[in-house]
Amino acid sequence: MKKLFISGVALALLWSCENKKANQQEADAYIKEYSQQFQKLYTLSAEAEWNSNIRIVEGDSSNAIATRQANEAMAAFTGSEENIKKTRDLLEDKNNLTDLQVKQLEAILFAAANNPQTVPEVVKKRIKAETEQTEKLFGFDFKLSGKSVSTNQIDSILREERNLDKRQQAWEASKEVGKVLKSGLVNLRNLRNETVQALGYDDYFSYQASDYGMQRAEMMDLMRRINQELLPLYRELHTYARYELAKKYKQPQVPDLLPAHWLPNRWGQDWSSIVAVEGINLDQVLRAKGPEWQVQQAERFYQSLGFPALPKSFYEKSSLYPVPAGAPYKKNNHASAWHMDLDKDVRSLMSVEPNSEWYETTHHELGHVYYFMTYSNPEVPVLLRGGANRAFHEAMGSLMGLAAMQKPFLVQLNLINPATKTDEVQSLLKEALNYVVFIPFASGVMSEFEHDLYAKNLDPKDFNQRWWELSAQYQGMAPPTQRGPEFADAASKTHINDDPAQYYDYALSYIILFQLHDHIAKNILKQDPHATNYYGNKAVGQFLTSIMYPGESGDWRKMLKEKTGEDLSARAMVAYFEPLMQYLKVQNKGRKYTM
Ligand code: X8Z
Ligand code: ZN
Repeated sequence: MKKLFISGVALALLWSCENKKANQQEADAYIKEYSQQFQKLYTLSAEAEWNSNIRIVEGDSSNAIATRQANEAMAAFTGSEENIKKTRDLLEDKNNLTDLQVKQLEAILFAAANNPQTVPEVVKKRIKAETEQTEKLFGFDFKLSGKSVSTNQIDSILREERNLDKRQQAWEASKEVGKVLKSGLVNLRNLRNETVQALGYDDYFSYQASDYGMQRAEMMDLMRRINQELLPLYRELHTYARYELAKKYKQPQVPDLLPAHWLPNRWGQDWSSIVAVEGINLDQVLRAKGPEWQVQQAERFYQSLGFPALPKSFYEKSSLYPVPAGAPYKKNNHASAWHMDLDKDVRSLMSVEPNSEWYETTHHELGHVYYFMTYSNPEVPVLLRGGANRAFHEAMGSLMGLAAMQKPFLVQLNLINPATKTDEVQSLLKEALNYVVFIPFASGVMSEFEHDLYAKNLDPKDFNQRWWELSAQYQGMAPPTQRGPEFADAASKTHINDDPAQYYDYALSYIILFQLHDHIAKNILKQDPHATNYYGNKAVGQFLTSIMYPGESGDWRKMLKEKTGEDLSARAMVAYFEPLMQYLKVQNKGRKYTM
């Protein structure tokens, strides 16, 4: 007869295996039930938010009420004490769970911290305040010489007008909205901090940084490092712009700090339209094609890489173009992409006009949309349908925007004549005035301001002073006139109000973008990174898909290393612009540097 002999060790192993299985089953059952309810409530909230953002009617509160109700229901569920307790209990036994389960449970806790029902009144107040702030921001009637103007109109003045008085009027008009938003921002700052503090975070900035697995101070260190690495180039661009713009506006004096109203963007975050590259007049070509063409062209570009067509519902349900003149309502004037049901319903909200800025933005938004579509697959749980991190989500479309502007691509599309000779240094300068100039704004001004706002409880009477102090320090920029504490110029920036304490996502996304582009150009296309043509290349599509496919279910640092062979680093970005340094140094010879 056979004797069954089980040693003590084996018995313990067997028992622990059983234990593990039981734990995993319990976690699975809980996650499954949670996910179903989450997806349902998320969809209702997204639909209500969508309506609140595409149609803002003064005096009509029906959308606001519906949005508040949907968001309160979502908060009551995601922040419920039962869910927090159950998730924490399960996580106690982390070692007995799969990595994917741990990730999902952590996502549940992250969502809970924004809405803890241990402080239900605070959460309710915050939800109400957020809806009101959005309405004030996007319902705002910008006025120029007594007449209503859209932000698109203000932007086109800042790109094209040569009369400095008119520029100043347009710039000042764009900042008026900040005054109206200031008290709401103070209130929101306090409420956002209080909600996440109830679940143990120091402040709202720390909470958002934790999504990257980072501490607040680590994130700020990273931001400062990025700034330092790009500073030598930024100094050259800053000097160049001061002198060139003084010439352009016929000013005898070259100011030490760039006057904000001299720059072609409301926040001085993108100066690229200062430079015209001979032979490439994209604005002119795009104007002739019309707004719809830009969206369709961006879609064609993604399709050429092997991505599917956008679903029919995208075109039926999106809000892609500006509200018609004289319409009795307004809409959110900032571009965004929406994953309505965490599955197939994907949309974008834009105000596309036929110009190169919107051409780029259209590619950016479709990057989000294709990311949504790619990770909405059976292998990625609903709770992990996000970017490898938030910056990756921003990087995809910006990468495609960069690729869609390079000369070989434009030639293939017949947007420029192949015979035209173009000046490569001018092209690179134009790109630097977009991508490099953005870094001190994003990693410096915006991130430092939001850090101080949330983590240092910045005094409301110092909001504007701090904003311009940072702007002088990082961007080397000053307002046209002294602006007192009644203004809140920071609040004129959309994200300060409705995408709080996350702007470093964009700085990181540009760093990642250049890492990805460098890899694609050199290792997949075998082309010079300055002159690529991604169009029609299925291997590029497969590479991007392989990043998008797992959503948030892996570790972003591992993913970056695996895909590019590098850790997060500004190396690729700095190298890309290296040829410009020499040129700018020559141009700036004898000029006074003030940064
Ligand atoms: O906000 C955006 C996107 C939102 S999906 C259009 N961006 C930043 C900004 O406009 O400030 C893209 C780059 C910077
Ligand atoms: Zn984006």
